[in-house]
Amino acid sequence: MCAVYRRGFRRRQWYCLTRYGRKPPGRVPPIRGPGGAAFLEHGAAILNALTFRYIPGALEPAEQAALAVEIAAVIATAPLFKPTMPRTGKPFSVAMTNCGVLGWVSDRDNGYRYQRTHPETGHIWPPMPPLLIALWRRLSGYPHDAEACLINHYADGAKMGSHQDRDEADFAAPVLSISLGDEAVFHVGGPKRTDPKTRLTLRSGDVLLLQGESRLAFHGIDRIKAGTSRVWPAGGRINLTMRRVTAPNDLI
Ligand code: MD3
Ligand code: FE
Repeated sequence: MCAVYRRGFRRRQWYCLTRYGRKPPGRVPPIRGPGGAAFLEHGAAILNALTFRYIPGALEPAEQAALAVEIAAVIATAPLFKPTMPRTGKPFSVAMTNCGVLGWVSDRDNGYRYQRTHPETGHIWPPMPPLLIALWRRLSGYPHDAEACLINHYADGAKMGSHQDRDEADFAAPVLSISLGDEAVFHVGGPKRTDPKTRLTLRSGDVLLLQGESRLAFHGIDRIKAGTSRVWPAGGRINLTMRRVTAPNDLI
């Protein structure tokens, strides 16, 4: 068996990550087109109640390239900015922007929040591009469209400390994360900061789907492996996290 085939086989598996470590649950079919929903059900059956879904190689190179074009257009309209920490005002090493009706921002005076406008231009965020809308519908398993997509840009040396994502009103909705560009060492623990962590390398085209208990797990990015991808001509890594922010009103 050649190395390339072995790698392809390994990368088409679903993994379950729990605070007890990484368990390969066995082989399942790759995600493709309208079969995506069936794949999620299949994965859910195999993984039972497991709420952390790691889908390596979910986006093929051509899809990654097309998505990169859409994201570059968003950044051209809504430039990357460096958020600052609440209270201390220390700048993040990760640069950010957003698309969708709401975007995540942070600064010294007003802290972490979602808002409708870019903090520097004052303009509303660009709309969610078509490929992102389609990916959410294909992969999230959630019946309402995403409201926010946070675009995190990591240059070599950027990292994100361990944190929980709890600025959304609706924890019932999943968070969908898409990696594009250089590889990153990602860690995830449990609902307490002190819970043991598992590390994994996120590569371009990998997707994570977080829901249920894993939605409130501590997680972060330890480091970027510079020069491991050619998706961005200037190098670096972009992570897209798509979310519901407000609870959908099901009463109407
Ligand atoms: C696990 N971003 O924007 S994405 C973030 O690669 C964030 O830029 C990282 O953490 C990045 O908040 C990680 C994967 C991710 C996103 C949300 C999660 C993993 C998660 C929520 C709960 C548990
Ligand atoms: Fe996060």
